[in-house]
Amino acid sequence: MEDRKTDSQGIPERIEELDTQRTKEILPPSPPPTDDNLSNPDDETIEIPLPPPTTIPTQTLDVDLKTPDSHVPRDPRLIRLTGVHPFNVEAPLTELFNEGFLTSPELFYVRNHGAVPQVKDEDITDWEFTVEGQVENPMTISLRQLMTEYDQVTYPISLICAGNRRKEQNMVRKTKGFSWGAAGVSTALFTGVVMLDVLKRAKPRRRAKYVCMEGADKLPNGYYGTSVKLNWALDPNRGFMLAYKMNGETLRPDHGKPLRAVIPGQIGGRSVKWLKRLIVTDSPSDNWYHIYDNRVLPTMVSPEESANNPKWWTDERYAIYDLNPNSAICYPQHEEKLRLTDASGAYKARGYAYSGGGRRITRVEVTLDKGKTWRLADIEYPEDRYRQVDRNLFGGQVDMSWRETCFCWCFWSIDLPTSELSASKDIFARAMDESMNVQPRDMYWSVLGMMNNPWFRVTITPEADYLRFEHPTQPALMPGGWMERVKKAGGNLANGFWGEKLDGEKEVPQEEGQSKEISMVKEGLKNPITIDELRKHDNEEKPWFIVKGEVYDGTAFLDGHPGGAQSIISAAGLDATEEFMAIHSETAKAMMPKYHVGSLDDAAKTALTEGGSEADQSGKPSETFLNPKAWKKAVLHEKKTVSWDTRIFTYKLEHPQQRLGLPVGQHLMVRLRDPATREAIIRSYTPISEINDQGYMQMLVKVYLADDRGKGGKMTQAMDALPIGHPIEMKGPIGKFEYLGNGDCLIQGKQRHVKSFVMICGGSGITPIYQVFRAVLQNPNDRTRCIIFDGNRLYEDILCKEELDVLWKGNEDRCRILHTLTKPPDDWTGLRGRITGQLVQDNCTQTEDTLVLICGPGALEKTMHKALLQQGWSDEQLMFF
Ligand code: HEM
Ligand SMILES: Nc1nc2c(c(=O)[nH]1)N[C@H]1C(S)=C(S)[C@@H](COP(=O)(O)O)O[C@H]1N2
Ligand SMILES: [Mo]
Repeated sequence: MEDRKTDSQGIPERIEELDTQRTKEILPPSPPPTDDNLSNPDDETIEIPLPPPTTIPTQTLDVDLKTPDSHVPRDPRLIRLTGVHPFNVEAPLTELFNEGFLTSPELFYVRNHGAVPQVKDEDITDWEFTVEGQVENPMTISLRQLMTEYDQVTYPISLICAGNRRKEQNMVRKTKGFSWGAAGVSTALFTGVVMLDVLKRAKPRRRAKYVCMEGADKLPNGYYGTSVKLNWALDPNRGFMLAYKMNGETLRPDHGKPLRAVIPGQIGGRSVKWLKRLIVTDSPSDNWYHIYDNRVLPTMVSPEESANNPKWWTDERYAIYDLNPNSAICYPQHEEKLRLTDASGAYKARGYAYSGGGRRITRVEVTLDKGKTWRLADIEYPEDRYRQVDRNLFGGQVDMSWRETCFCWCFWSIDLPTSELSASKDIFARAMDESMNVQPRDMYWSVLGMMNNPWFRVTITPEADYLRFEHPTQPALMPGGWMERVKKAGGNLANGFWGEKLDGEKEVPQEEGQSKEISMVKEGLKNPITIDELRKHDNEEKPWFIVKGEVYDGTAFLDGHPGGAQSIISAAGLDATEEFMAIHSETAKAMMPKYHVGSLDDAAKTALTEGGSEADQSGKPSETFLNPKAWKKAVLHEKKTVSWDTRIFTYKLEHPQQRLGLPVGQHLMVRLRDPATREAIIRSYTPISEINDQGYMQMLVKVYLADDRGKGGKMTQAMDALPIGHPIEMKGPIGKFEYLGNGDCLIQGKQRHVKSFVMICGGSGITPIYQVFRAVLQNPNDRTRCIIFDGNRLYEDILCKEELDVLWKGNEDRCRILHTLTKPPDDWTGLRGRITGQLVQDNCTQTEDTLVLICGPGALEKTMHKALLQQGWSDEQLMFF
């Protein structure tokens, strides 16, 4: 954890600028709170962790455009846990951890039950909330008043969703909740007013016991609301806040702009965003979300039982408030590889830990032998450094010297000798808090999958000359993790040994603790549905959608749907199998027969749900990824920006040893949904990764961005908008040309030998050309000659230039590359203008055994076709990709 250096005033310039700018923006002209005055000169030497660099997203992502959140710009790195809408996301764990103690607001996890209320900057200070119910002085307070008539404080506080780490529970048995990884935790400096100060002025009556809170987000079951105990709110040690700033800037829309409650030490669900009402009562909130969310029911209560018997939900004993102790290992990362070069070395394992109710984490222990012996990790508490200063930050007093409660995550680390790691099968971490609450060894499964906190386990697998590490899961639909691996191999994750078979142990029957198949179809209903019928319902009025080949009509449930109408509308006319199955509980599935209207007929089935995973029902993962008859899913693993409009996307195949299975010269089809219209878009591409690469494939894509000249490219923008971890479908190989090597080609299945290639391309047309060119030049025995004509507009537009040059170098006897630019820079010494028939004629000789490969925009292909015929080439000598 590198803390940012501060200047002599203890506050970096950037923050100060940001602060005054923000203060101007949202504070009324009346005297602004005193800024960054150091009341204690000794403070100057104390370094407190300040927010990491931040970039406020300004553009709405394409995926959000057609949703009610189209007014909310967001960071594309966030991993979406519930499809497009509502917005529920976590950052990739490593990126979150690397940001350090404080999280930038754009990477801060988001949990939205519905659409984000829109509040314009100019309306912020006019925002009002009420303090009502059992109080002597009911009040309506504007944000302006809150900012000026009360003491302002700034506290670092971690928010943690009760669902953090829920994916692990879902792997054991699907809960009524979506799949959080271990990044449902984030920390910020919140600025605002202590809730106690507001309540004091309202004067709660004697019998009042609870404070209910309500937000401005209207949901299917009313506004979001919950309650906490009044005596906690009145306890200064508990630090309940009404906050309007986060890391010194106005709250971002997703985090409650302009005002939210921040309830430290408790599950995130109590920190109501877009706060409109504080209601003092003598009983807990009767809000739907207070009752049916944020509870840990007894483990034997199945989803079905909980649906049939409301008493489980109204029993206050099962409501959760204070967080339980929890921890995660962040290093080693998931799929990190540790080279075993130095047996005497050590690896520094690192991670986070937190607990609830203000309780300090008092130890973090690590075991390499499944809990027989433990070692003690070092712990760093960045929060403590704020206790040593008494200064104003972002217009609020950092006033923590008197307070002992801990409201933030802390960081642990421990050196583990490489030799011991090599000898071990897994690393576990567990944390304990000051009440000696310790993380349990075993998972406590419950219907909502909340507060999951068993020992965090990372497995170690020796491979070649390195150790490979695996986390338990990856968030959302992302594949990977030892839990998935163990489950696939037939292990029972609930056997008390992480699904591993012990020596001499017999196969444990799978069904124990596992969910049974729920029938989602209406009994006896036989109604074949054609593609045309379905198409009539791909709209928001009467949305039909498909799950496992069955058609459902969501119309009657639009208003009642806990996931909101938008999520059903977004699925209209589409196969929603994967998303639906990943999100919904057994209860939800049991509701489905009511909405079942029929089954896709065979033609519709092939058109819509064609292939998919069904092609692989043999169970054995194939050696190569592509299948010409079925769409296969690869997962977006990495996005690299090569230039302003060019990206290299890395996709993860089904297993680390798998090859793509694409012959040189062929392409594959990519299928994606348009994030706005949800229609399927299909285009063909040629990857740039080597055909024998294992586990991954890479595509170079020029994104046709929307500008004043047009809407841009549907497909490339959709590819660019796809978040890391999301699947994309591919099918192939396709193409009439294949290069076998040493001058041998297959054209429409007929073999032909060529002595030279003339390769003509423009823009991203270089990608198939590059595959063939590379195949020729990487083989020193291949004497086929190649000449490339690559036409582009700007110098920056030339793709793969370095890669081409590397191949060219030392092979000047076999190849040439000619770049021509229509808008060259002044110092450009190469060719200018478009590729013409004359240019080709001047640079190569026409022979019988020459083949011309052409790939580029339609216009280029058309003009070259004409020009080359004019120069005397024949159609047999031309190959258009
Ligand atoms: C008529 C058909 C549907 C029924 C009966 C239904 C039922 C439910 C139920 C009962 C829940 C609460 C959680 C649970 O018990 O699992 C839920 C949540 C949800 N549903 Fe559906 N659902 C339907 C269609 C869909 C579709 C087509 C989608 C989109 C693919 C969708 C997306 C969601 C989302 C995102 C949530 C979670 C919201 C949150 O927790 O923030 N649902 N649904
Ligand atoms: N009004 C409102 N407040 C809300 C929610 C919501 O959906 N609406 N979600 C809650 C939940 S469950 C959590 S974990 C936190 C998440 O806060 P964040 O999105 O700022 O991280 O907000 C809480 N407050
Ligand atoms: Mo939450």
